[in-house]
Amino acid sequence: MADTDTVRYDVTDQLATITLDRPGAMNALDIATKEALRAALHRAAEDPEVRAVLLTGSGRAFCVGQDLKEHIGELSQGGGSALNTVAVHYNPIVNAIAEMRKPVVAGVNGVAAGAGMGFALAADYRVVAESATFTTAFAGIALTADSGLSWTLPRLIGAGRAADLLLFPRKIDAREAERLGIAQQVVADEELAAVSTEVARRLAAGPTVAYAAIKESLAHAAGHTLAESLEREGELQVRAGDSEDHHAAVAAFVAKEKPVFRGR
Ligand code: T3D
Repeated sequence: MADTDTVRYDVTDQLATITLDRPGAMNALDIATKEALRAALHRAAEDPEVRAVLLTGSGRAFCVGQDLKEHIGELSQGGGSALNTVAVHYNPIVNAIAEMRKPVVAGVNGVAAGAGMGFALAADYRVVAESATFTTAFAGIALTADSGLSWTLPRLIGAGRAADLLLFPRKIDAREAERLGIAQQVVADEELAAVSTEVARRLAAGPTVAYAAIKESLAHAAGHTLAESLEREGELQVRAGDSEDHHAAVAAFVAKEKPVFRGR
């Protein structure tokens, strides 16, 4: 997949940067954008040269979710095509982010609403611009949570707070997002691109096999008992321990050298 009219895709230093690029529409998700984003994420997942992904937006929004100006036309046509987009687009996009066997960083440059908030929360790490805001938005247009928010939001901020934000959608600012545990870092607007790229580059130069195992163990533990999680940790540690990076890093430690991770 190359750049499309609404999604840019760039690989530099083993980091794939995917930029939602409909600034005039606040990166609202029309069908073309959803399909291009899904393709870009699948491409990054499958490319062995890519070891981390940065998802960001251009202009003053990260992503305001479903394009409601397109949606109203789809609704008026009936036939369910407006409503099957969760299965056809949103779920594959969120699965691609969450199940990517490499870290995904969201560089939240502006407002993240509805599915846009869902995409940001599906990522492993959020660097958030000081002026950015989050809103679940769904109940405001008589919809329920999608794009994984029913799963990610309570896990990040607790069930009570998640219910509050879903039942009474309001804009939360970057500092509140940080206090709640949604944002891992808040930075000045003019530093967002540089800091989020630096975080993602650092991950792209890290132990990719171990990172994939960390993602998998966290997701597994969210739905399993301690005993089951211990068992899965053990299996995943065998995988990480078998990696070339683990062997090289232990040798580097013993030799008092800095490890170089090759992602294998
Ligand atoms: O079946 C299904 O489709 C299910 C799938 C659901 C997935 C979802 O994501 S549902 C949630 C959809 N998103 C929303 O409901 C958010 C709606 N937007 C807002 O609440 C606010 O616009 C924001 C909080 C995001 C931003 O507020 P603010 O004050 O910064 O900007 P604004 O003035 O409201 O909007 C600026 C422009 O962006 C405006 O257009 P205009 O008047 O300049 O031509 C506005 O209409 C447009 N815009 C904002 N959000 C959307 C949008 N256009 C299309 N779709 C949007 N989602």
